[in-house]
Amino acid sequence: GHCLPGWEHLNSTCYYFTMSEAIPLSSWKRSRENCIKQGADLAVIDSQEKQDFVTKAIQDLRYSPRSWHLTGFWIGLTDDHEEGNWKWLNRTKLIQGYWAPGEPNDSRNEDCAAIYSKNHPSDTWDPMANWNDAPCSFPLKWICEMKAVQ
Ligand code: 2F8
Ligand code: CA
Repeated sequence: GHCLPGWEHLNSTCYYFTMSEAIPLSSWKRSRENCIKQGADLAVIDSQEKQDFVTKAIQDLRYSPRSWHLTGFWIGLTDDHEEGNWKWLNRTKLIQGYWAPGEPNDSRNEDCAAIYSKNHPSDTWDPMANWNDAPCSFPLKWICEMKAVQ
């Protein structure tokens, strides 16, 4: 399949990462709306392969130094409807989450999930444990996905 320019390809899915400094950080809802405007939705990372792909992409593309909790990208995962019951936007229940140690902790009414890239050599960071729950209103980057064109 084919992806639009600027989108990355994995199997039959295309991914878009908001990497540019020019793109403002957004709440989870605004991020989702931005994806929908492009005929996409926030990314569903429901396999090891997708986790590996997305993790590598955000690591390769990381740019300015920011504190770790600002380096997140919203993904299509929320427990907004029921605390602790994480569901993907495609309504499937979360089976395997790649949460950072101690997460999800709902520390400040945190009902939306984000994936994080390493941005500093001193960060303790495990690519297979790089998700965090954050307040849905928090401004972050985001990852969209859509089906590749045949
Ligand atoms: O230490 C983990 C903790 O770090 C931040 O809070 C200080 C995160 N907050 C945001 O990203 C807004 C928490 O979600 C995270 O659990
Ligand atoms: Ca958290």
